[in-house]
Amino acid sequence: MQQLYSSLAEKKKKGNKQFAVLIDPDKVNAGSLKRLVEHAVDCGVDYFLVGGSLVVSNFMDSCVQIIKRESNVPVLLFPGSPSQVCKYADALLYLSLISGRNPELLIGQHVVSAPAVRQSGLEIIPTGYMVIDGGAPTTVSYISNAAPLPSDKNDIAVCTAMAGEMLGMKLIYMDAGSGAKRPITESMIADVAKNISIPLIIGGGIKDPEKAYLNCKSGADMIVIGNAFESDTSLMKEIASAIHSIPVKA
Ligand code: 1GP
Repeated sequence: MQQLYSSLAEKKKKGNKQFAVLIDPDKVNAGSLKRLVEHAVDCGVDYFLVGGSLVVSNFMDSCVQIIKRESNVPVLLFPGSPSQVCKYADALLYLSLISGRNPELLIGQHVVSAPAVRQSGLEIIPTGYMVIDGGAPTTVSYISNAAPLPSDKNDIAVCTAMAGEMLGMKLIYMDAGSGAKRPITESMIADVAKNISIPLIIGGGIKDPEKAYLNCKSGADMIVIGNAFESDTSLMKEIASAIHSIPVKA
């Protein structure tokens, strides 16, 4: 049953903007994770994303279990590789890197991991993943071995997202990469949002409430922030409030 996806699609319909905190299992330990989750719940976070382009620690399963124990916030896996499939999460963003031309990340790794993914029992959400040039090489641009989509080529972004939707993707995730110098422009977000009807997730280099708000006003349905909170979580509340300040349709 596509419970989590149905609720995301419903929220999009109402213009109910969502705030997700991305947790990289390599960057936390049990203690710091507990504190982060507690704070995020206080701030009103809607989702946790867990994963990363490169996860080297063995902390994935425990990380998801701790989040589930400490909160009722849904956990979406955001895996950089098949080894990041974890049955304790609520759903898996089944990413296909549609902005790149690396067959391994378009379909190859999916074929190899299909039995394990099916067996996990997770809700699977097919996601068109688009890496947009964020002004400097990021881990995702290096690891994916695929050129990011140029940040000023809105038409390519629009056509890529449209193709993703027509291929059956249920979400589009546009990502400038973790810690990107230049987040995705509002103009690109607006152009893409106008041309698709599935929820649009935006992430990469967002660090302040103004940017999160403007992204949502331009058409983002969910804002993902990870890097900015690794050193300082003091703006989390304001960012959550900015995202949730956008009026919801009755
Ligand atoms: C990265 O979109 C996410 O894949 C979040 O980016 O870590 O820069 O917030 P940041």
